[in-house]
Amino acid sequence: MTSRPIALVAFSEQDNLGVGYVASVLIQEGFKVRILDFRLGPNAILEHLQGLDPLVVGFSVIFQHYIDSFCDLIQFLRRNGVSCHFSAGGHYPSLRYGQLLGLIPELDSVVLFEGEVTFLELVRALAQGQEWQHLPGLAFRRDGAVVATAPRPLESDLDRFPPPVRQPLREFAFGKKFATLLAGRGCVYHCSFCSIHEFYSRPPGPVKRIRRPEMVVREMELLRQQHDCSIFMFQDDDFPITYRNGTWLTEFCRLLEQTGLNREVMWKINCRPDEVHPETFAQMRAHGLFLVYLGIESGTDEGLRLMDKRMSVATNLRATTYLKELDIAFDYGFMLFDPSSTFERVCHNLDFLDALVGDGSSPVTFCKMLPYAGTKVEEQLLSEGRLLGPIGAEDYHFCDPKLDLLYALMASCFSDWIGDHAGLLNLARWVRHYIMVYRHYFVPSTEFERLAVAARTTIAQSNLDFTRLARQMVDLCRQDAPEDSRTRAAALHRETQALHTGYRDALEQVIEGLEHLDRRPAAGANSANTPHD
Ligand code: B12
Ligand code: SF4
Repeated sequence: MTSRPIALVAFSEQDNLGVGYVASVLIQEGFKVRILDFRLGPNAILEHLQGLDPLVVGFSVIFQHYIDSFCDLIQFLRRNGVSCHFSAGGHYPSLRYGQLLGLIPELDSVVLFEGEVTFLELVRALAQGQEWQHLPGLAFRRDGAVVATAPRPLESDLDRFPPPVRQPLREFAFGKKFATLLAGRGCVYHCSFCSIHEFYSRPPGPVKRIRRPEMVVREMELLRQQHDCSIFMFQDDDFPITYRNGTWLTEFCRLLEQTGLNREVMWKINCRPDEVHPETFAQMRAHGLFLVYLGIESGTDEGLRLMDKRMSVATNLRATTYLKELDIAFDYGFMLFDPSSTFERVCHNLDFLDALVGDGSSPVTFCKMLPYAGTKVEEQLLSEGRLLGPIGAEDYHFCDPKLDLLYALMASCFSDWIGDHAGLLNLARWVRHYIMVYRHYFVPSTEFERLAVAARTTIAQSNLDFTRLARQMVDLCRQDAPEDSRTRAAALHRETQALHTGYRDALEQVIEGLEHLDRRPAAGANSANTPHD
């Protein structure tokens, strides 16, 4: 066995769980592993690799839009003498290995789909100087042509994998640390824009696998005991609320109670709006659920139908009404623009945003649907001859060219507001998270309640301003090139910037106020890690 370590380069804003699992399986087999954050940049990564002299470098390409940067990095590393085996894994590499190996000839292999076992076998073979080209679940070049071996079935029992390797836990709010984790993998739905179903349905085996509740709670307990973790962010695409007719969830909650975690921790899930029912969510709320990410995506029934969401506007609104009544915060995905957009639908979407978040329950967000590899949307755009852009930056024009103008105007006016890490959207999300955490762990004072109201009012007002400005942009772009369009666009840009700055300042003041509040532990909330006032 080699003593050379294995290096994994991964986008790690939070723990990259895919790479964390790949690493934990390698470590269990006796390999040394080092995870490097892709965001360190080429020079720092090169320096680390020169010090490590790894046997293999594995690149985790989980976002299609980073392919170009990965390509540059990999070529930079080779140019600078890193000569070991280079492999890659993730959604795009699995679904488009031919294109990836074509684009990055410096890659020696691609690990297809779930990577734990395939990568382990690849590393073992390389460590022992053996052939690896026969192993299932790999793609590579042979005599100039790209070949893929037989697909490797998905792991049917996810609890066979040891818990993922994690970076030291970071603070979420008020000294409370957070971790991300998974209760399962896969999703049985097939929304037109999402690559999840395709990724998990191509290899043999069940698309959706759920871990045993006792193993999930055990992982939470260990994170609590060993790493002082208070906030658990489940990253499942669709948390197993209805799995086995809800018995999974009942058992999960029972185990949280049995271990006392229900009083000590808070958790967040992702789910579909049609899974939000008052009784189930009241039970989850009582066991620490504080935040739900919903895939809402469109504000019209036609839009939802075209996305194959199998959802209605009424269901979306009902779900958020229940969450508001239960005081569970929600974030959501929303695609104001998609390949079938019309001005009329954009306007209906804006009306829907008013109904959804005009009360400040969550900040306004929007994006343009992008055609990810392996999705029905990509296939449709390709068949219509509308798919544009290089690998990793796939895009399209709308059928109505005036919508391209509208999207460009909105994208530029709201780029800081929606797209910037320090922008209003992100700040508003964090203010709400702060408020939820404070309310859970500390006794709310009058000043706290004042700040909570100030945050909600600011978010409500900014949401309504967003839709008002967006409607003015619609009116401007809908017309046939009015003479003063540049001047009006510039004025809208200035107004958006000014509002954005004002609302950001208001929310920053709320955060500052929250940070200076007394922190008297609430009865029943564990105060072991309460920071000093
Ligand atoms: C958590 C998460 C995030 C986190 C990032 C976490 C981090 N690493 O820092 C946050 C919230 C920051 C995030 C942001 C975004 N995300 Co996101 N995110 C996810 C999510 C929900 C879970 C990831 C996960 O833990 N998966 C579970 C693990 C076990 O699976 P895995 O990552 O696929 O890894 C396995 C294999 O792929 C393979 N593998 C992966 N890497 C490697 C590397 C090697 C060497 C090997 C051998 C194998 C291997 O083996 C792993 C283990 O089996 C996924 C959905 C999903 N199910 O993956 C979306 C997903 C990755 N996100 C997506 C998107 C679009 C985004 C955003 C662009 C959203 C937005 N509009 O802002 C942003 C981009 C962020 C940025 N800064 O650029 C898309 C990507 C689609 C695509 N084809 O590019 C996904 C697939 C969601 C979707 N439904 O489409 N995201
Ligand atoms: S968008 Fe959500 S529900 Fe739809 S296929 Fe993707 S993960 Fe499943």
